[in-house]
Order: sequence, then structure tokens, then C-alpha cells
Amino acid sequence: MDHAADLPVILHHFDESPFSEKIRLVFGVKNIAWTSVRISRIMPRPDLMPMTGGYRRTPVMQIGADIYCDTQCIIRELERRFPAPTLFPGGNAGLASASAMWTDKSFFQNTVNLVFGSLADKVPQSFIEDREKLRGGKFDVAAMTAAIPQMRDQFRAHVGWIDAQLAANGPWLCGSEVSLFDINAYMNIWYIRSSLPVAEELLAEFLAVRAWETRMGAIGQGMRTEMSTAEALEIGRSATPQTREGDDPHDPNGRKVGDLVDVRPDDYGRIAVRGRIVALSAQAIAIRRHDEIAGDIVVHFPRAGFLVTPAG
Ligand SMILES: N[C@@H](CCC(=O)N[C@@H](CS)C(=O)NCC(=O)O)C(=O)O
Repeated sequence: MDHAADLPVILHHFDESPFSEKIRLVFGVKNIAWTSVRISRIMPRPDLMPMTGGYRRTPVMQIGADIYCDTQCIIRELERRFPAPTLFPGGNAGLASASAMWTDKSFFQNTVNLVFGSLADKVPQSFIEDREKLRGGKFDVAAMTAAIPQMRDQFRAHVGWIDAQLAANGPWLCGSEVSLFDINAYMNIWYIRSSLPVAEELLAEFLAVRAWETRMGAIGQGMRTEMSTAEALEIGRSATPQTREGDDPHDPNGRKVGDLVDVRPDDYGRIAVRGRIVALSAQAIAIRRHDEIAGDIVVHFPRAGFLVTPAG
């Protein structure tokens, strides 16, 4: 299985994952045929880790022996491979992409605290322990519960921005067509709706958002089929990475193809993935690694929100 055209677009995800919902919506907007590999909500993930080299956040996209980590990176690759319809109508690529630094960070942290603070003693101990390892600190559900009034205030402020934009300049956040801006902004609303009955009350006053939610819900997921984690690993093992080498003449640190580096997220789950640079740009870095189980793999990361350090 080495012809790029034969390789399925695989998403390693779990159904409750809000970041995965972003990618499922991209599949819907572009009407892509994709393969769903459901991974467990908590570690271990023994068929996936050999391919990511230890990166443990969700989702991860796999195309053969190329592994795309983080929704920023996955979305860029999907836009490159499936350009129509674009996620950036009206040339809004900069604004729509940058919006992730709001939706995935402060808005998401606010929403997560609201969700887990409200679920309180329904959160399984195994999940708490897993996320404490991921964060390298306490996953303090009691503190989140105590902070619910503040979290509601803040959630309301974030949703208010979306509502104001849609009311003045809808029906989508960039105007007349759906864009990545909508998908990023919708993630937290989808998450709260799918986790908490109180969402109805929290969103009641936002009429433009509610109408937009119906439009977002109608986008669907594209064409989805299921595959096991073991089958996906076998595809990765028997494929050859397709990424071409490419230096970045403007790299501010003089990094070059072939350099050995560690790449890790700068917020949490800071597990380093080590490999040799294959391709480099302002927005993406691809590194090649050899794994005893998965074979030769190229792992792709975004640059914003990630740390690249020399290794060895
Ligand atoms: N910046 C990442 C964030 C992904 C993220 O935090 N995902 C959550 C699940 S929705 C996660 O990884 N949780 C821990 C895990 O699944 O191990 C992205 O855009 O993909």
C-alpha cells in the first residue's frame, strides 16, 4: 500500500473530543471520505504511540506513514489536499487561522472548567489521574466546581463576541460562507451542548448563535467508515512517508533539513518527539523518525504553540 492515492485519510479520535469535532466538521464542509479510528479517552494507546512518537493529544490524522499532530496542522493539510470548497472564503485565512489561539486556549480552558466543574463527582477517577499526568499538575474538580459562577460569566463574554459578529455580519463569522472561523468558534459551544443540560440556559439569550448552531449542525461529517487501531498501525508500518524535503531560507534559528530536534507542545502534554527535520516553514515542521513497531514515520506539527529545540 504505497500509492498516495490509495491511502485513506485516517482520524484517530474519540467521539466526545471537541478538538476532534473541528476536524469532523472540516470533513463535512469538504465532503471528504475518511476513516475513523476510535482511540481510548485515556492512555495507554499502544497502537497509536509508535506512530506519533509519544505525542498524546487528540486528534491525530494519519495518511500512510505521515502523521499530523494538532488540529492546526491537520486542517492545513486537509486544505492543501482538498482545496474545494475552501475553509478560507473571501481570503480570510489569516484571521480564521489565528482565531484558534482564542478558541483553543482561553475560551477552551474556560469551557473545560465549566464542563468538569459541573460534572463534579461524575468524573471518573481514572480520567482524573490520566489528565493529571497530562497536565503535570492537579486536575482539581472541586476547585472547578467552586469556580462555576466565574466560568459562567466568562463563557457568556466569549459567546457574546460570536453572537455580536453573527448578528451584525452573518450568517457566518466571515460573512456569506462558512469558514474555519466558524469551526473554531463552534467547538466550545458544541462541547458544552454535548456535555451539559444547562447549556440550554447558558445559550438562551444568544439568538444569532442559536440560529448559527442549527446551520453548523447541518454540516455533517462527510463520509465516515470505521477501522481498528491495529489496522491503522499496519497501514503506517507498510507505507512510506510521502513528505518531500524542504528547507526554509528564512528560518530565524538557521535550522536545516537533517537537524535532530525535539518538538513538544508549549502548554500541556509536553512530551518531546525526537526526529530529523524533513521540512520546515513558518507554519509547520515535519520530522522523520524510525520506530521499532511503526517503521519509518514522518510526524508533522504546527509552529505556533510548539517548542522546537536541538537534540542530541
Ligand atoms: N492543540 C491541540 C489540543 C488537543 C487537545 O487538547 N485535545 C484533548 C482532547 S479533546 C486532549 O488531547 N486530551 C488528552 C488526550 O486525549 O490524551 C489541537 O489543536 O489538536
